[in-house]
Amino acid sequence: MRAVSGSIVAVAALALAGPALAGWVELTPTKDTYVQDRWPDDNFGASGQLLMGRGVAWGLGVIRGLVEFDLADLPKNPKRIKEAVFYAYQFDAEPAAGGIAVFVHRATSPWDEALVTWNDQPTFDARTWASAAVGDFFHVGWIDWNLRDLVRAHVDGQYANLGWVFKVQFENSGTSRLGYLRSVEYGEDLPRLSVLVIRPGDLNCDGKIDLFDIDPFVWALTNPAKYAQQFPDCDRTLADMNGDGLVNFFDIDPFVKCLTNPANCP
Ligand SMILES: [Ca+2]
Ligand SMILES: [Ca+2]
Repeated sequence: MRAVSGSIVAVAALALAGPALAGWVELTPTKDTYVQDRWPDDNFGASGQLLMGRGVAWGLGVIRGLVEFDLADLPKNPKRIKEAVFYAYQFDAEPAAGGIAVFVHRATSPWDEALVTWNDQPTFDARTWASAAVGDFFHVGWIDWNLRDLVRAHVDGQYANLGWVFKVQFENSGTSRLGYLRSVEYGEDLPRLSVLVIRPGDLNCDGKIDLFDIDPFVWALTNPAKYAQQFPDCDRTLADMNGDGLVNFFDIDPFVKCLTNPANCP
C-alpha cells in the first residue's frame, strides 16, 4: 500500500508542476492599463491603449503604465532565466522629437485592472529595474525593456509578483513626452514578455544543446562540486533529462538521445 500511495503522490506532484517551459517563452500580460493624474478617478482597464510618460505640455498630465504577467509556469531557479525582455508597441506619440526615459518599478500592492485609478493605484518600490525611451514622435514600433533581473527576483520568490509600474523619473517638472502603446485589448501588436528559459540538457547554459554540454553533463552527474565551480551561474538540475526530479544515471540515455536529435529533448 505504501508504494501505491507513494506513486499517486508522485503523479499528483508532476501534475501540479505544470508544463515544463523551456526555450523562448512568450507571455501575454494578464493585466495592462494606465493611470492618469489629469483624470484621477477614471479607470482605463478596457482601453486598447497603454499610455506612459509625461503629457503636461499637452494638458494630459502625468501617466503611469501598469503591467502584470503570470510567471508561475517559469522555472523557480533564477539561473534558468537567461533573458527576459518586455516589448510594447508604440503606434503614436505627442508631437516632440526624442524620447523620455520610462523606468520600471516593482508594484508592492495589488491592483485590479478594471478598478485601478490614479487616486487608487498600487504602491511601488523606489528601485528602477530597467528603462527605455518612450514618446519619440518619430518612432513607431517596438520598445523593449530588459527585465531579466526583475523576472529572476520574482521566480525565486525574492519579491511577490504584483506587476510593474512604468513611469518617468521626474513627474513634476522637466521634459514632456507621451507614448501611445498598444494594450492587450487592442487585439494585435500585443505587449509581451519574451523569456529565454535554459532547457534541460543545456548544461553550460549557452542557449544551445551540443557537444560542449557533454563534459558539464558528466560533471553534473558524477562531480557536482566541479560542476558548480565550472558553471557558477548554471543549474545542475538541468541534467535531469527524464524529468523525475533526480540527476542520476537514468538521465544518460535521454541526454544522448537529445544530443543526437533535438526532437527528443525535453
Ligand atoms: Ca549548451
Ligand atoms: Ca532524472
